[in-house]
Amino acid sequence: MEGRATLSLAALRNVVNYTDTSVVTIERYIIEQERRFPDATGDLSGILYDLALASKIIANKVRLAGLVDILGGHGTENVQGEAQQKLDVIANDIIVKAMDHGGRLCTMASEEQEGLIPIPEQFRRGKYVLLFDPLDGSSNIDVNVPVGTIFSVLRKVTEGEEGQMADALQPGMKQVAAGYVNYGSSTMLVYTTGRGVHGFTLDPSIGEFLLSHPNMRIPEQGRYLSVNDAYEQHWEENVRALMRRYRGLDGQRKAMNVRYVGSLVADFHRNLLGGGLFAYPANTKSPNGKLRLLYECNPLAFIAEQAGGAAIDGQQRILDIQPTSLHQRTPYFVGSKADVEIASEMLAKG
Ligand code: AHM
Ligand code: MG
Repeated sequence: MEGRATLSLAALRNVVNYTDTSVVTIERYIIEQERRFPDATGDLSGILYDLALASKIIANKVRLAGLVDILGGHGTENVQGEAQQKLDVIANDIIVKAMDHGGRLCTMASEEQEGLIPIPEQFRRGKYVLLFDPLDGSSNIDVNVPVGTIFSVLRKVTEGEEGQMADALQPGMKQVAAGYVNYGSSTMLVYTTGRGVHGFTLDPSIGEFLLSHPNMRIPEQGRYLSVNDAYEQHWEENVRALMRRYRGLDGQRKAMNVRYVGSLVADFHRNLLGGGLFAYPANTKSPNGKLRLLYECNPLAFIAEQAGGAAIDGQQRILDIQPTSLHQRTPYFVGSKADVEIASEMLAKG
């Protein structure tokens, strides 16, 4: 809760009333960060700013999702006579279109698309790669539960202008930026470029993301355990023992509170603020768990580490894994350092 605590009541009042020009928009923040590096070309700043813009458009669509039945559902036509698309496909297109023409990216990849997404011929290519999950947890939209966008930025490593598979298949420790947007009761964008984690809340009345959570730190040990217990019957015995430990059932640890939204960004965000652990372990039916290394696990692992936390697959640090395919899955344990440490010890034994 450290980030929160640093926002004083007076600062909050300013955010609400805009009586003070010291209110920091995401654009101003990104530019000020960039000025610290005289050699910076501004490309990474541009990518972050374009992503913030795309997420504002997505936030707007998400907010209208409940009106789909009135305005026309999937497979029907909306009021403008256009065919309605699923929201995750819409979010995917919004990001691709916001990012493909800036001259900063050489390629993209999305959880929603099979292969690499090339930059259209008419646009310049740049030196960065963008990997993203446009609308994670989108099955929750129908019941009005938070969803999120997750992104990861890498630097091109191959020769030539065109982005190649090897540019996307880099270990997470090579990320130059990562972040997520939580479309919750308010919309928040949280990102890191490797110098701490910073959170911005969207003020819809002025359409700006404002710095609300500077320098976020995850508590060393946490309150919350987020895991889908329905898979318990398919877990290996060491995972069962680990979950008993977190619940305080083996007398070795104070019991954690169980909170599971089923929307990774929302679960991760709560645990980042309150401390704790999100787990999606392997099970006998899904030996690699469910979550995708490139679009979900790597970016959130980068943020967790930058906030003082950790992320492992059970055996090794997530950010050290060399990916072999775009959509590969991995077991995932992410959150407060001391809680991830327990997973590391107990799963190594098994
Ligand atoms: P998605 O990328 O298809 O939306 O799936 C990812 C989501 C995560 O947001 C969430 O943590 C997980 O799936 C929940 O899965 P489960 O229902 O198996 O617990
Ligand atoms: Mg997803």
